[in-house]
Amino acid sequence: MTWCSALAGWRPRASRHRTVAVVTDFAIRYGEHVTRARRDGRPVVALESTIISHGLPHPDNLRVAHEIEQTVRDQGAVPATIGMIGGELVVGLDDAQIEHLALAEGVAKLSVRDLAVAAARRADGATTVAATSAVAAAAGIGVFATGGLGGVHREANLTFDESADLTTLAHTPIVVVCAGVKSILDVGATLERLETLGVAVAGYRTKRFPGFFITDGGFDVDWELDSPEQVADVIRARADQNVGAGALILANPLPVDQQLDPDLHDRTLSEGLSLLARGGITGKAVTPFLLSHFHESTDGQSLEVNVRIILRNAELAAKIAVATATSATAPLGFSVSA
Ligand code: PSU
Ligand code: MN
Repeated sequence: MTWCSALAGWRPRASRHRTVAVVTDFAIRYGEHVTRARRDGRPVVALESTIISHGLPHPDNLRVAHEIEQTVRDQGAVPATIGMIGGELVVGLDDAQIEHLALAEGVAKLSVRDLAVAAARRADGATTVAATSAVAAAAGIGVFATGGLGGVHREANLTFDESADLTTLAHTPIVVVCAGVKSILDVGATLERLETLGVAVAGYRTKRFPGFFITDGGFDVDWELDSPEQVADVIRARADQNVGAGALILANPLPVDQQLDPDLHDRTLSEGLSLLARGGITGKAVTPFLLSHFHESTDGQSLEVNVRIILRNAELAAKIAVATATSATAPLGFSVSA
């Protein structure tokens, strides 16, 4: 494979508009381990950085970031944590870069709309589910693990606060392994919006949609998938049909005995929501505020649950990436096999 064709394979969007692949200051940079994985045809799992920078408290966040990557490696896949360093979008942050995003002050929370502006401003930033999915799909990575999706906030009828995660996933071909949407959101409204937006939703070994910290979010989903191979089949069917444009959300609930105690959960949530209202906290600060309220007021219990969720999702995503990459007829653009 020539240098140019390798690069074109990596950056399908760029190659469509340019006869020669040109690497500018603003091009996506690939970590060495991801470049090697690509060359060797190994499965890759995308990971986000907002959970590291804004979703988990210091210094646990750094430890967890490494544990997530190790979990992916343990399953035989390669982790590609995505974020922005000094204006450069990186697919496959190295250890020092992850440490920087975990511990530095002033790391921006980047949704898709922020990516170009943040690059031009040479910012350091953590990518949300929306931004991570978009960048991963552009890089030909088909599987992504996170904790819980963003969604429709409570009182969105007044605030219009709906995460860009939803609209981005409407046109991004990726499998997002998550524990449903965060229970701080309006779960029912979020499921309705996902339907409207054409985003597929399936439970992993369940037909109940999980509520992040809690196993059962209170709603059914139409589909259940029971193995990484079945998920790989969905990825293949989607590419073969070439009809729908949206993502597949694979909702992977915690076992009941590992969830946050539902009473503690409900109490903490209603406290958090009234603090939010009293503090006049709005917009992109809402999710980090509520998550840190949980972590501070449950004596570490919600943190433990949050970490368990992410690690379980990373493990399942890695198994799916492996199943997809080893599938003989894996379509281009979904696996990173050469
Ligand atoms: N899941 C977690 N912790 C988080 C998030 C998800 O376990 O911090 C982040 C994700 O990056 C998600 C974002 O995209 O919260 C949603 O933020 P908002 O509601 O502002 O769109
Ligand atoms: Mn929002």
